[in-house]
Amino acid sequence: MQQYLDLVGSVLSEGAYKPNRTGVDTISSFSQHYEIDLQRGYPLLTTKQMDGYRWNSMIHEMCWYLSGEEHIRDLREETKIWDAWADDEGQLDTAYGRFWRRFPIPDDESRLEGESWADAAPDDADSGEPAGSQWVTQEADGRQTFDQLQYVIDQLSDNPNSRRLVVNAWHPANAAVSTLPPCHYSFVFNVQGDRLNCHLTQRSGDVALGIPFNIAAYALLTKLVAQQTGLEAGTFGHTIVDAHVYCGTGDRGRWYANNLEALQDHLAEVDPREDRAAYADVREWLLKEAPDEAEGEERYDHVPNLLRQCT
Ligand code: UFP
Repeated sequence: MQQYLDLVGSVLSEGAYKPNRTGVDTISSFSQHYEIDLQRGYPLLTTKQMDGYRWNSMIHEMCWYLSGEEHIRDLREETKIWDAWADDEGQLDTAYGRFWRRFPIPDDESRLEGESWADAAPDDADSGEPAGSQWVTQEADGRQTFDQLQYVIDQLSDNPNSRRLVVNAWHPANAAVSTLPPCHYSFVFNVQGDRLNCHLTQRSGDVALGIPFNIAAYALLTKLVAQQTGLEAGTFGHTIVDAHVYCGTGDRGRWYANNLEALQDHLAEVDPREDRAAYADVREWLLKEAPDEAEGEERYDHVPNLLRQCT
């Protein structure tokens, strides 16, 4: 997939060395954007392994998002990808499905003038119920929540030209205390003709590990919603605010800090569209020059692997 390889090339050749909270340093770049035409097929990378357990994990994760569950008690039977972030009971405070399907509505105390949500909404002319109440759930603990995804799907049928088809997983008060606040935190559907387009904004993207699955997941979501609404899946647009490649710890990380310019000089001589094979030479140079990673840390330097994918 050309867009992915261009993304790799662009982050490696333009990015800056950036330590971060994980302790594994990155080559990081700001605001990467590309579009993928879903009419041309399903965007599953062929340059790395995406099948078997990994593919199944992505499917189960998407089903879990759609379920709206706040826990991983069923999900963890199928995949371990969220285990590290949940508590012993399987509860996960930043479960995407919770935000997509059950976004918290402010309670009485937090509203201006003490109105409840239902008091504030105008009545629906036909039903006499507060407008929008079909998307509101009264939770067992008394909270009210809003089903953003169902709202957007209903709007796509009733009002496909709407420019308000936003699903937002970012909850500031939760993000401030969460162990892993949403990375892919907001998406917007937009219809052009009979095509359903989806634009995802991602605050942080691990180009080697996370991004290939983020692309696959949102392409799947777009196709699912298109099928539900009688539209054709169109374009997937993806903006990644901090797009990064993990490059190492210890001596290996420090080598990147001191030699990124030299690596980028080598990459600057490679025309990514014309001469993919030249990445192999850059990779060889890198493997010769960079010190070994400490034992057990080999998995952290993703640069050689990405250069190999580019050849
Ligand atoms: N990450 C992704 N995609 C995801 C996801 C996580 O690339 O869907 F959940 C990566 C991005 C980053 C790390 O490298 O996980 C999250 O760290 P932080 O919260 O510090 O950005």
